[in-house]
Amino acid sequence: MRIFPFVKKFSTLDKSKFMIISIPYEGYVNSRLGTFYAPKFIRTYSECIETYSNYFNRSLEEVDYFDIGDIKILHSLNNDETIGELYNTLKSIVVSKEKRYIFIGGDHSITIACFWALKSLYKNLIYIHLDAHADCHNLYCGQKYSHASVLRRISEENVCISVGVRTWDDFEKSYFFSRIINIELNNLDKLLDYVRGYVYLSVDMDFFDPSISCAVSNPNSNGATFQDYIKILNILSNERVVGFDVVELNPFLDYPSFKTTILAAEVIREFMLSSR
Ligand SMILES: [Mn+2]
Repeated sequence: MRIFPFVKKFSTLDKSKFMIISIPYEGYVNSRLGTFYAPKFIRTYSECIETYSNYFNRSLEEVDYFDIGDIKILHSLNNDETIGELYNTLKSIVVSKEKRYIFIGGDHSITIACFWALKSLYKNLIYIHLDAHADCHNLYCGQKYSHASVLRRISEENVCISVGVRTWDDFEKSYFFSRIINIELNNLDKLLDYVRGYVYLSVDMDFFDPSISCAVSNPNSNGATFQDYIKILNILSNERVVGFDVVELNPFLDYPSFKTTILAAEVIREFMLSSR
């Protein structure tokens, strides 16, 4: 197993504040296959970035974390069964309120299992969705637990806040605006009005503008800057974010610069350093 190599000092499971868990899973419906390989590439290319954050004036050398590597996925199952199995597996791993859990996908469907596993620890967990897409399909290609239904499934029973969504199908739009708190990129301070208690933060890499994050399955123009992301972390920067994921990176679309892959590593670094 490859661990996150950009930190030279590794902690023990007991001492660690963060547990990193990678989930190399890609549901069989996606426009361009490749998110399965994202955890491997993010770990490899994390060697290209530094340990220090200029935004939070801290170094990863100060942070205790433990990387448990890849979750084993049973690919013999269909998508909905796999997400169910993943949830069962994660529930046995996500057991401590002393830790923050970082999940590396995979496609966005993994978030459903990750969120619900953490929900078993935190009753009133709020979900924050950073994404270009509304992900509000009820069924997508017959699947209940799909990358296109993440926000729909979680919002059926939980408070959900979406930031930066800019594309949807007609029938998603009415559901989205009836059930989801929508924050636009030019009004990020509005987040402060809604965030209470414990939070799960999901970062779909297509949240960012394709000019800095093009290696995703479904890129959309007019997305977020890295500075927008830092601003969101600043707004959330306390003990509240107990679960976090990065999903939808497709490293096969990232050749030769691998700049989206490197951005994904930076996204994880800044989250770790923003969290006090
Ligand atoms: Mn998306």
